[in-house]
Amino acid sequence: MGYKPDLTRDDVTPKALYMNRRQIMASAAGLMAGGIAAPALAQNELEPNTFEEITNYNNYYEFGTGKEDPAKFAHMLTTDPWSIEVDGLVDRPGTYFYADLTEGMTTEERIYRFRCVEAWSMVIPWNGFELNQLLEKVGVQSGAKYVAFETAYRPEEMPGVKFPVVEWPYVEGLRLDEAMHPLTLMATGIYGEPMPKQNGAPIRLVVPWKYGFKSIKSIVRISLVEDEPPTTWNKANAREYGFYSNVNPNVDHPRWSQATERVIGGGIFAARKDTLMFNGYEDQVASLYAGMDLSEKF
Ligand SMILES: Nc1nc2c(c(=O)[nH]1)N[C@H]1C(S)=C(S)[C@@H](COP(=O)(O)O)O[C@H]1N2
Ligand SMILES: [Mo]
Repeated sequence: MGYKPDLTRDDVTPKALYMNRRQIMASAAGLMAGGIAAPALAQNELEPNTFEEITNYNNYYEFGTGKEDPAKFAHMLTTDPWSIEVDGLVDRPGTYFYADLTEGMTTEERIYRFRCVEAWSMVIPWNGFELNQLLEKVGVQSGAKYVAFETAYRPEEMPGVKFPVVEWPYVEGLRLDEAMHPLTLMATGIYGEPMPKQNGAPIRLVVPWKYGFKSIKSIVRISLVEDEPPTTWNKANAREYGFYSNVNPNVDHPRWSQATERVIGGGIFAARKDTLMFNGYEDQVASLYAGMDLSEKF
């Protein structure tokens, strides 16, 4: 198995032990099925944070800007029923109920590094399916070059949206090739359980080689568009947050270094750790950005 020593913790919970056994089985199954190397590698080398850590230290500004606000207030969000508007350059646009849109998707567990732009990180075992499956289901038309996402905006259920910290609703976007990449997940759960509300129930994006804010929560709209769509943090501060937001230790945030990260939940082993290019997914995604100046397209 060979865990990275810098991820080893003294507070391994029974749940984490159970996970480790499942990881061994998952990667063995992946090898037998000739599965893609990327997730199998990640699962072999990463030890996930505990469920408690993952669900009590969150960013979800619709419920407040404190790291503990989402755990306190996200229960107010009604996530059943849930529907997602799919529009723009697609063959089958419409309002899809969550169950209809996710029906037939190959759900699996993916253990990914997660790196927030605030220079902290976790390892999270997501359940979900590749976004490319959903895009195939709705039929992407040839003129589409980007995918735009939008979070629910519900003032009566989201106590944080009365503060204009960012413009609501929260929006994000990916280039179509980034959206089609097999590492890009529509996550529907954590640790094999349905997505906790503070983590973006019932369905949120996960793009492991980008800073956390690209992974938009509680999605209600997916639009296939021709032009680069607006994104919340770029609208809030274009100098600090670009469209791409790839994890890059060589390009600092204007106000702080991105070279290292603080591992959440490390206990007495909580050393800072070097941030990896593309958050460690360089082999899988670097080709998407060939020829681009990443200090300019940050
Ligand atoms: N709708 C919405 N999505 C969001 C955010 C948010 O405030 N609102 N915060 C982002 C940021 S900055 C991070 S770091 C991650 C945090 O995800 P987690 O709480 O599941 O770890 O969610 C991202 N998605
Ligand atoms: Mo973040």
